Amino acid sequence: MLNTLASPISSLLDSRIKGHSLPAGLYTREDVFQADLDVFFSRHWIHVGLECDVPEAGDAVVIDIGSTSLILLRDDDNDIRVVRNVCRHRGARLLDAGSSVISKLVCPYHQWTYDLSGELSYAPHMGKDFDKSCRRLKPVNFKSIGGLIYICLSDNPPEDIKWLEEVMAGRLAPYDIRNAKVAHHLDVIEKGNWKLTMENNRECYHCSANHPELCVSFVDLDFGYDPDSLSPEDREEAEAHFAMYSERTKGWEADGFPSSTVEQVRNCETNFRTQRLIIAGAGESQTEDSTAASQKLLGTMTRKDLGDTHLWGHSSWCHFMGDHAVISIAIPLSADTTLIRTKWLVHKDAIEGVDYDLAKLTHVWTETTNQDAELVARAQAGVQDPGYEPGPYSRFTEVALDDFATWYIERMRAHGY
Ligand code: 3BY
Ligand code: FES
Ligand code: FE
Repeated sequence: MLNTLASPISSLLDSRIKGHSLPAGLYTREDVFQADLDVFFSRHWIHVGLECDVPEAGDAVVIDIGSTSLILLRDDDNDIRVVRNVCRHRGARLLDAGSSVISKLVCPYHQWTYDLSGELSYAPHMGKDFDKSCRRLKPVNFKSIGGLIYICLSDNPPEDIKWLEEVMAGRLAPYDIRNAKVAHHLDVIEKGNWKLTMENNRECYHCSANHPELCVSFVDLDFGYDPDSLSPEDREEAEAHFAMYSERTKGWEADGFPSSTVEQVRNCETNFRTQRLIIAGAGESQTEDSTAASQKLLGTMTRKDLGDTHLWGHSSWCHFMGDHAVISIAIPLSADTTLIRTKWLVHKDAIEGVDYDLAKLTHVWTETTNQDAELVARAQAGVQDPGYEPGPYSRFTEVALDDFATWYIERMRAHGY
């Protein structure tokens, strides 16, 4: 929705009121969307996939972000590679969207052929003096953090991803996500700007009224509450929950499982937060009855009672539990649509119907994802309305949104907007 009378992006950034949601144009305008792609999806590290998306040599998957297309693949030495999906002859796309199994990358146009290492191995009719070695596929900066693939399209990637690497290496090790199996994959297109998606994900203010399935296992107290809004009984219950939460966290820490909250959300380039959350009820997993969906636990896990290691980035969120993990990645498609790609991971040897029931595994987050898509569409419709004006975030339940909006403005400014 291009507003032809638009003010410069910098005026929109200036007009943001602290503690309030963003001015409408930042959620709706095409020029802002292009700036967002440039700043948040090209110059920052983004979580785009998993090592286990490409478990075997020759597996490849295409990842499209704006006009950029990448290939995540596993080469003949079993190493992960990320290359541009752009032929070095006249630029044609090499692979179509989705997954493939390949022994070489052959361009459909004139059949230039690349090894899985990206090296150009065959380019007929180019003359004796043609140097194939300068025409390898362009590699992309990437990191595997415990099996989660982060890429950065900039030649100067932010260095403060080191803290994320350091913190998550130990926390993710027992889940062995590198060698997990993708048991299910769900793509949902939300009719909303990616920032509304992320704002929605950073609060659980909306949970009790909208996520009956998630609320069975999700303890949302960690997302804050206003004690004065609660009756004395509810307040007592909330305090008891907090006491139980901190006891359990101490217990996990004492057993050698890092659980405390670590976040980098202000004055930083790489935005993330992790903590080990309590699972309510039976305490095992985010399922309908909060018991494990897979009897074969992830990686080297031997306990089902280690809660939910939660990780947020600026465009993804993950839950790692004893029996399975749920990984959700947001990819902006336009100013008002965002692809949410969700994957459910289990132990690589877990067998459907024997070790896990697919419906039980996927029910809660399928429902939650669809419910969130409706909420985000509702929010987008509202911010596009001339009647919208930025509203106040709750200082109890929406502090993380204020941090996100503030970080957003700071990063835009840091990149010259
Ligand atoms: O699961 C999440 O990542 C977020 C956090 C709180 C609510 N929501 C579903
Ligand atoms: Fe790929 Fe010509 S564009 S071989
Ligand atoms: Fe939600």
